[in-house]
Amino acid sequence: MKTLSPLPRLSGASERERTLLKLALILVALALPDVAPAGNLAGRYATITLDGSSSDWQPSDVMYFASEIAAGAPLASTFTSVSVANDSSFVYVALQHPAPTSILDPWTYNLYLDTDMTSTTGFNGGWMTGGYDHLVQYGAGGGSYSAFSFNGAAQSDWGWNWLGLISYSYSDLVTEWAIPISALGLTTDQMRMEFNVTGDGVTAETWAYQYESGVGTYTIATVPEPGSLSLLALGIGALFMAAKTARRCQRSAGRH
Ligand SMILES: [Ca+2]
Repeated sequence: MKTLSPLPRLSGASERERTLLKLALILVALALPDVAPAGNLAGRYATITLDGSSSDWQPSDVMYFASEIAAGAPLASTFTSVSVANDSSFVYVALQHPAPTSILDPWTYNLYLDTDMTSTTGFNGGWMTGGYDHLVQYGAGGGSYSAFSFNGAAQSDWGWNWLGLISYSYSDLVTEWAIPISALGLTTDQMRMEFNVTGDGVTAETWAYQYESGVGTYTIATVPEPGSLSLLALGIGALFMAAKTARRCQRSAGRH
């Protein structure tokens, strides 16, 4: 089987030229940022049914893959993928777990949201510097499924104002949330999403992402445009109306 060479045009080049080019390619690779944003995701417009099933999610909805998640312990507390989608009213999140879990488990899932894409506003605790203006918490033995806004006097203060409840569903291996967009205070169509699992029962925290530089930005999907067929139909309709109007004008002009 023929393998594709990345340097097909260089088959005639000298050994020295090829070595120099390889060296240049290595230097270019080294110059790239060491931590590329892992989870940047342009959202898909979809209304997700909260049924603890991944059936209405698509592979392209994944924001953080297993390789981008600093997995924690116990196994039921962590997740192997995070998917996000939205419609006009909700941001939907799905967590895929490697072991059965439920809202009644003791730990807490935290979703920190930088909803103004500005690090100098919102919570910056510990090593976190992203400026998280909103927080979603879920779990804690079934006691928590809420959205909060940051109200700390200083960015390092743990201070949050309760905004409202989120909807959720879970089965053994899938947890789904519906977070009201109205509770997020988005200033643009983008927000940075940092996931963490902590609290009772957790022996190692889960992070997605584990470095601020890798925290993904989610871009809210807008209402889909009408399909090309209906646009075509609208276009034909407009032409028909224009032709009718023109004929009518001609007729009335002829009467004068
Ligand atoms: Ca912020």
